Amino acid sequence: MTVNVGVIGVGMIGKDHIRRLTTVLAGAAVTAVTDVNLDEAKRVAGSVPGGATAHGTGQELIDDRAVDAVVVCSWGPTHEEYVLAAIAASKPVFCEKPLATTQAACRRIIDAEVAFGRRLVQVGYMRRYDAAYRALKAVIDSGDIGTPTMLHSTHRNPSVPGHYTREMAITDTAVHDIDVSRWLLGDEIIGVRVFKPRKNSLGGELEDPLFILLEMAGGALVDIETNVNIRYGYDIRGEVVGETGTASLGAGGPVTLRRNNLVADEVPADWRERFIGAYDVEFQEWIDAVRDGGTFGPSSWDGYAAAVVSDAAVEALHSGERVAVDLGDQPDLYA
Ligand code: NAD
Ligand code: NAI
Ligand code: ISE
Repeated sequence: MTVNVGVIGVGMIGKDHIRRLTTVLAGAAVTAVTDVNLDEAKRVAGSVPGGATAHGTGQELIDDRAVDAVVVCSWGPTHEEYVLAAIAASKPVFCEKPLATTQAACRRIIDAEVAFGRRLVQVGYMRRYDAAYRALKAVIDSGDIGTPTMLHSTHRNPSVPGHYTREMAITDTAVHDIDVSRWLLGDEIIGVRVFKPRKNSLGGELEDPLFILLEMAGGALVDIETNVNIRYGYDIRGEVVGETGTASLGAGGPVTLRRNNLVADEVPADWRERFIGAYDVEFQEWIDAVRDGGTFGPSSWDGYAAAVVSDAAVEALHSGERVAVDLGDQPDLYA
């Protein structure tokens, strides 16, 4: 059976996911698209292999009988509305991160999914599907470096678009590091502080870079560097320090160049290049789960946890104080 997918939001990542769903992966077709920019939706619909319907609204797309499952790739503030509408229509929904931009909105999604009684939502935390992150987690879980005491997480973007605001360094960028910290360490975050180093003058009004400190319930500390105007490339690093050893994500691409007394590794241009394999695995597993009724990946609870921590980090950014994090009770659906 082919899973017929409708894509809401055909910007950068929407187009990239349509490409992988239609030309890379097995078992899916894109039958419908929509965007607030309807002209762009029509243009993209015309270029989809096999053709797709361009709908005027997200609700129309979700109601389309030719859509079995929904992918939400519009801007963060629009996610809640579409995820709730997909749950109301009993359709599986893959939502790009963040699940929603506030913890209250994520709670409304959890409440709707719990009332439905079965998981329908997966959030786009693709680092969990990346080969290097999976290898790093396997080392931690093996016990080979002892109990983790610290995680250093570096998240550098060469530049960001004009609509990127001060808080987005946390709500749009560091959310990946927040999610991957919970996943790698198998632990919850209980407190957060945010420090503001000297500003990068290339960032204009942005508070960039940021240094974010997470306290894990088990006592480990995580430091996150966000740096979104670093120009030289898209650089993602992670090092776990254990009691008896350390483990880091491998550096660079497939080739290391040595010439003119220099050693050079490739740095990816952007997230599409760095995580291309991770997005492919993420979507293939999602298509298979939709088709076979299998278990979905990162859940509404994971999206909610990231939102609670990012809300706390935004508060810590503004106040300069430590902010405590409390997730509250986890519904059985996500146990
Ligand atoms: P983008 O601005 O390129 O694309 C967003 C698209 O959504 C635009 O085409 C816009 O017209 C459309 N849109 C906005 N509001 C809409 C609405 N109400 N209904 C329908 N369409 C609407 O942004 P992007 O870089 O593609 O990011 C989109 C989402 O993907 C964001 O949530 C972002 O956080 C996420 N993202 C995730 C990753 C990742 O690594 N997982 C990387 C990039 C982006
Ligand atoms: P984008 O700005 O390129 O695309 C967003 C698209 O959504 C635009 O085409 C816009 O017109 C459309 N849109 C906005 N509001 C809409 C609405 N109400 N209904 C329908 N369409 C609407 O943004 P980009 O970079 O593609 O990001 C989109 C989402 O993907 C964001 O949530 C972002 O956080 C996430 N993202 C995730 C990445 C990842 O690594 N997982 C990487 C990049 C983005
Ligand atoms: C973007 O939305 C992403 O999700 C990328 O993975 C991240 O590196 C970037 O900072 C975000 O803006």
